[in-house]
Amino acid sequence: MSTQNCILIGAPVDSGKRRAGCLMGPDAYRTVGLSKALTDLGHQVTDLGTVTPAAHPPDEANSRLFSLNQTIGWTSALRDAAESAMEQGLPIFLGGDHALSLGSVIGVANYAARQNRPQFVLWLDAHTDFHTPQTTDSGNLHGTPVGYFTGREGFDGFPAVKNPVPEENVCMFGLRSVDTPERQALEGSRIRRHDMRDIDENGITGPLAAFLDHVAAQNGMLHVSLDVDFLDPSVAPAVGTTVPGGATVREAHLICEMLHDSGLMTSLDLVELNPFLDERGRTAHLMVDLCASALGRRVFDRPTRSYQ
Ligand code: HAR
Ligand code: MN
Ligand code: MN
Ligand code: MN
Repeated sequence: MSTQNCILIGAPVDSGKRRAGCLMGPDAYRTVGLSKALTDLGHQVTDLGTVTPAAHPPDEANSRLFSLNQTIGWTSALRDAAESAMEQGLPIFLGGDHALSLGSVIGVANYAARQNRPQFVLWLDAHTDFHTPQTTDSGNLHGTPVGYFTGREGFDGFPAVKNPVPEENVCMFGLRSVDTPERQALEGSRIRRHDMRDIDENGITGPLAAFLDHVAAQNGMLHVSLDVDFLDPSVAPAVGTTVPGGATVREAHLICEMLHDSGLMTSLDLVELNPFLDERGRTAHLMVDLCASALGRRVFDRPTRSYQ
């Protein structure tokens, strides 16, 4: 991948679940030195500062869906930020909880549609986040972005999804916590899903290369959404929804290194970091190191595989 213009977008979304703290995520990434990590790799970095949610009515306390109106406000603001940042370079959304991907993904998909290119999504997460506001038991909307951007029904009050991402263009890695309604809906869908057992048995390289070949063959744009809880909590404790048995540091780096080799990644979310739960910034630091791998940091140069 050549030199990129990396567009940092602070997205301190904290409305997607009840435990507060993800709003500190953008500051943590900046403090750990994300900009310098990217400029050291030869990239240009433009920090657009921090997005704020579009105007929205106040949320009622104790409603079934937590902070629905605020999440709708974030979705339209981040959609617009994503769509316009795509014109300038490679947007990196500094979350913020995973509700930010309601907006980031529909925004980049609108841009892809304008380019007449298909949008693909690589979802790195313990969870599938395939609920709708109707099926979620927790009422936490960070569990719904994949349902939303693939065009599931039930998102009343949210911006219309003009360019839903086709299910067969979504590929998930790291899954190990899936609710029954999500499982049922996924089983009837064409979403590619690799749970942790699949990674144990087959590793990362084969399944990921197959997906990247598919993206390249379609001349697709590729959005990557990296949830901290994709990683095992022993190495990434700073997240509210830890699930044991997650990816190792090397498995995560390997994915990012392959993404860089492929030259296919066009946008990136870093989500669910809760700095309040971190240990001396180690999770923030790991997320920045992964981001650097995805943008070309390596130990030694090597001949790269070409995708398609
Ligand atoms: N499936 C559960 C729910 O809907 C947990 C969702 C947790 N989501 C995230 N992001 N932490 O993946 O409540
Ligand atoms: Mn998630
Ligand atoms: Mn998750
Ligand atoms: Mn380091």
